[in-house]
Amino acid sequence: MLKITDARVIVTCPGRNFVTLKIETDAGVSGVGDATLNGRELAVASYLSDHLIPCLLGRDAHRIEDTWQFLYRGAYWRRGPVTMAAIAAVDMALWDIKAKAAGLPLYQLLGGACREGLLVYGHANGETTEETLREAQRYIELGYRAVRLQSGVPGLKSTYGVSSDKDFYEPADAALPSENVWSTEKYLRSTPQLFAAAREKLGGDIHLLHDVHHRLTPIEAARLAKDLEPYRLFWLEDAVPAEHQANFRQIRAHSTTPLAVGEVFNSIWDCKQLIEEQLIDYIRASVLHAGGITHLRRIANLADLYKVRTGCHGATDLSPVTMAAALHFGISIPNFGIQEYMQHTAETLAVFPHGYHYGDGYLHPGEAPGLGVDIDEALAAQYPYRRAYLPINRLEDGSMHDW
Ligand code: GCO
Ligand code: MG
Repeated sequence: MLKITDARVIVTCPGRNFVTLKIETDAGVSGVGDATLNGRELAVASYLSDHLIPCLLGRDAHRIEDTWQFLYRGAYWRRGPVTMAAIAAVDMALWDIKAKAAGLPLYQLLGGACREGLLVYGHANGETTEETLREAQRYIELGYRAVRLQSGVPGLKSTYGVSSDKDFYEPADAALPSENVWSTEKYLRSTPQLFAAAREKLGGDIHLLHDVHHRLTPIEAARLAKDLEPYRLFWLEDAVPAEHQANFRQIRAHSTTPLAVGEVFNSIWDCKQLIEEQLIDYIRASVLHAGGITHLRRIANLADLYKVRTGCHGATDLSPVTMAAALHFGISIPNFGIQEYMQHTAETLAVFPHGYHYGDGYLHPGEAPGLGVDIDEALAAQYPYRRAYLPINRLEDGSMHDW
């Protein structure tokens, strides 16, 4: 028995907000978990402090599966991003504790390494095709074997994924939601041109990815996937919002462009039909928003049966704690596909000392016991929470659209 003696939530904003759970045990071993839900951070902080932590004190930290079941079934109100992010934070912290207590890096407890490193993709973006391709070239020079291309759309002032700071993309940029204007027609015209230019300039070897960010209808998405076929994408991401999983049948029926979805999913039930009908090729659910390692493992196991591989979300709003957990997880499963790698700022990395590292197109979880990441609480305290929202999107006539 390794008794949980204390647990606390740390909210910090070293350039962006993060919610971190720290669990302490009577053996002096502690663990960390990430509970960040972009734009709704304090809801998860309260869920943890007011509702979960009282149930954790005195429990055996070793009983990870039982604790997961206790928190999931015990809530009665199942699923949802707030609940599942909170459960995930507890789950990550308990796996961290168990591996530290064993004196092993976490991936060893999950079955050991299946590969030498985790293939990652970088987020190359620019206002124009030329700028985006220059950025892609920069990633290639850094050794990246995969890049996601996001470019400005002629005639639109701003769009998802394009940032003036090329190293650190941060969409939650205002104390109240900023407003973007969107035109599907303009986007559908310019995107195939971007990828035609990319193949011409970057050649056939580099993996190219693209994020639609949930903006199309099924038939529009089918058209885009078909138009992009000649450019052999690694994946087309979030082509439509996936609340209606059967929507993907329409895209599939028209194109062989590989499809990825799932960064906003929080349970295996969100992925079930997509995986069982083989409507997607990559499942993007994350350790953080899909209930921790314990639950993501179930999703990945189901996916493996249907030849669907993982491609975990790894944007800046998932803290280095989630990145570490994703790496230990990804290196140990047979059906790992690729890992998103958006760089955190130096301020964030200083608050979260970590052992994972990048080299030659791959990330490596490192050999430190546990997750190999911690939070510097004194430094974290210097960066108080600042309310920040993701933008919203309107069509040119003013109607609300998905961002
Ligand atoms: C990605 C994502 C992010 C999200 C962000 C929202 O693929 O990296 O789409 O950029 O917009 O994580 O909080
Ligand atoms: Mg995305």
